[in-house]
Amino acid sequence: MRIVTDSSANIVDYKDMNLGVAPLHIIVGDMDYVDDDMVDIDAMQKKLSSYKGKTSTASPSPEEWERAFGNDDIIFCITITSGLSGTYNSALAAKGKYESEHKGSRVFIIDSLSTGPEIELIAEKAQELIGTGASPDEIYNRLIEYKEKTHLYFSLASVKNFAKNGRINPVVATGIDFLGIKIVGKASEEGTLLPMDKCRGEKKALNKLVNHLKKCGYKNGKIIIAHNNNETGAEELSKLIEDEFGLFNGKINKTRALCSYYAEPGSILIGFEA
Ligand code: X90
Repeated sequence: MRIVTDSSANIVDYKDMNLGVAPLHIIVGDMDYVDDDMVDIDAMQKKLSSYKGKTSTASPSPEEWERAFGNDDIIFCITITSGLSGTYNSALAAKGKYESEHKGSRVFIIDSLSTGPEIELIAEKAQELIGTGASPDEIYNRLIEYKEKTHLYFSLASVKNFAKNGRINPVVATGIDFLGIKIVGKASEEGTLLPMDKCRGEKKALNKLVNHLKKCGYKNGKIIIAHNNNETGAEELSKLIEDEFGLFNGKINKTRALCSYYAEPGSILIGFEA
């Protein structure tokens, strides 16, 4: 059995997990940054900050998904939200081809309706369930159930790249996107970006996030924080969580290239079990 995600999950620690990752692409002028182990994220961000022309992103091709599937019989594949990306459809195309070419294989595709740390939580749950010896169908059903308990909240330093790529209403974006303002929000039920609060400064944003965790019924479930060049904010958030809920039951990651493009420098994503 193999677990496969796209690169928006920011998973870098492959330890003990039979994992495949399909890369998204970040396009800056004539540069195509492929979000794999080789990508230089700092160089990409540097280029992005000075580049005046159009930039965009693209989902992994079905061929890239097939490569990530490897050669295993049972594949649990978790994708970034179909509400904002063609990645899920590309994975479905790859599934069709893979299953017809690998007799007896089964590929289960799960649309996370989210991204980043929430996908990582689902992947870790898949790993845990595989360890119990459950059947593929059982694992798949349990993952679908689990997905209902997990959520994604964020504090974004900007939503410019969302707006430029038509992934958020430009009118909404101009109303909220000011220097020094953090946009706190969550992944909606439909898997789109739902802004909730405008916060002046990091401290206010982090406190808002903790409030949202409380309102969402968070107690002490697993948490994964991913940040783009904001180690300090991420650490601070983990402390606030520890103070409020008695422990920080999780870990802190860096965003890889795809999340770093949309969650611009200074942003924080938080996936958790409610
Ligand atoms: O080109 C493509 O197909 C990729 C498009 C991806 C768009 C979403 C990226 C989100 C990255 C930013 C903050 C969280 C927003 C969550 C909404 C579900 C992370």
